[in-house]
Amino acid sequence: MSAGLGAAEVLAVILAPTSSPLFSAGSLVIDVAPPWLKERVIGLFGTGDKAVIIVSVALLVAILAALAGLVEHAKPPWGRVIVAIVGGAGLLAAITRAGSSMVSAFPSLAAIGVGIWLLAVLTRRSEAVDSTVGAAPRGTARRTFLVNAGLAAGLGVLATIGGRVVASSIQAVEAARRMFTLPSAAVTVAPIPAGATLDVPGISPLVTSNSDFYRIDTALIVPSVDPAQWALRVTGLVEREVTINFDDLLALPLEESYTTLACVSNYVGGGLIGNALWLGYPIRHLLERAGPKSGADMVLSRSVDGFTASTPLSALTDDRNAILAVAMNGSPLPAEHGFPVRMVVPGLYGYVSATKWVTELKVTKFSAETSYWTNRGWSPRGPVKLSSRIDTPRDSRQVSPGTVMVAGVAWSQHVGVSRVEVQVDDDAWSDATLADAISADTWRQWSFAWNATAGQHRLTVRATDANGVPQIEVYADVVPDGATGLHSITVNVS
Ligand SMILES: Nc1nc2c(c(=O)[nH]1)N[C@H]1C(S)=C(S)[C@@H](COP(=O)(O)O)O[C@H]1N2
Ligand SMILES: [Mo]
Repeated sequence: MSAGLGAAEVLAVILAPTSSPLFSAGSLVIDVAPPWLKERVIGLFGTGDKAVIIVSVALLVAILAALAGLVEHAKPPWGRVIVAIVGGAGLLAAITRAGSSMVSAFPSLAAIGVGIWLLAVLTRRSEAVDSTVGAAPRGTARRTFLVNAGLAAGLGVLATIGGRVVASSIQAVEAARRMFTLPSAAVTVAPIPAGATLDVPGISPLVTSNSDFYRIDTALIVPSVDPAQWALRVTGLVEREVTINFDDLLALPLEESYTTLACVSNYVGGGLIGNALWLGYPIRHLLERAGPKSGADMVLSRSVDGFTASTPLSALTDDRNAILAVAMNGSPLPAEHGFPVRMVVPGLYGYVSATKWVTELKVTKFSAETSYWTNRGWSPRGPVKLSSRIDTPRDSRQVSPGTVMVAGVAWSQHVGVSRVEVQVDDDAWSDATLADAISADTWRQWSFAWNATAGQHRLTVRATDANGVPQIEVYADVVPDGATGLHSITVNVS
């Protein structure tokens, strides 16, 4: 069965990466898993969550394969029936994925075929050993069977891994081929003023590089979207449907903007946040063209892979930099960040705004429709909560007595941060030095020169937004609409 899976994975590479039964089953697991489990997995493994899911599904297949082998040996043809059922589950997962076609069924069918065939061959072999050797103890036969089955399973695993490696390299090659020259911006941002960055070792850079930018999505395989085939449709409650293709989009006056993107699953002090320079077209202009009808209050954006996000219509029609982005930090969007086009909306968590590989904007109502994460217990509204984080020193580190630079970032996208304070143990709060803001939509760096004395100390940070509202100190979990609570670390001074 493992060998069957290997064959399927190789076929999947040739046909369509998303038809891989392993990845389809993994994706299905992602979609049907209870939200608390997903939180746990993201919490435990961070962006390694996808590897965990794939390995788990593969392990499960291996166990079922072993079971099928034993059952087939004892009670044929029930082992083959197990293979068919498990393969059928993979088939079902593959053909029910968004964007699947008839082709999606082939790898799973191949897996079932190869699995059943191998099982039959292996059982026949061990039976042959049983009868020809005659005097040999039954153990030999079983051993032969096990050795052969092990070999087949090993081959299967190798084929699976090989398939994945080839798949990712094919994707990388394709992505490289697709690289296009970015059009120049009609509206550019001012260069970053010197006062906006603090020179403290260990602080988060003001602009996060693409390679360091967190990645969160439900896609086990990064969708590879051919920009020549890409189109975005504005549908739903509109006066007229609008469709634009990639060339249309690039010909429009594109605007640069810095926006800090954050994930609702970011726990206090966590790293699911990044700041980038985006290049894109304001969504409000596109919506203007379509003409939302009265009564509409939400835009349901949809990705090629079926993911959806529900964004308040007002956040896409007011004057903020809600854009259809085509570039991130000066290069075309990396595939895993939504190539060729994604949404970026300042002030809202990604799950209700930042649809990657976006292909449809459906103007609708909150009362009429829900989206991927709001279907799974997360709040329909997801404004980013005012937060702050200590980047340096790191928690539980040892530092020398004397002046220690404590530094980090604070954010309240689309509102702005006006003040950051630091508390040592239970002392009075002290003002930190704030770097200049480059926009209300981006995080601000802060630093605090701490006169560290020997012993163990607790450092805590809190921010105040541009309206004078302080950060919520009461701890709240990330579910359903983002964590609250202050980031605290412990350092040993000696
Ligand atoms: N197509 C698609 N877009 C998506 C998601 C997804 O699962 N699929 N996840 C959203 C979430 S929850 C977040 S936090 C941001 C993360 O964007 P990034 O991976 O570029 O950092 O993408 C959003 N856009
Ligand atoms: Mo997210």
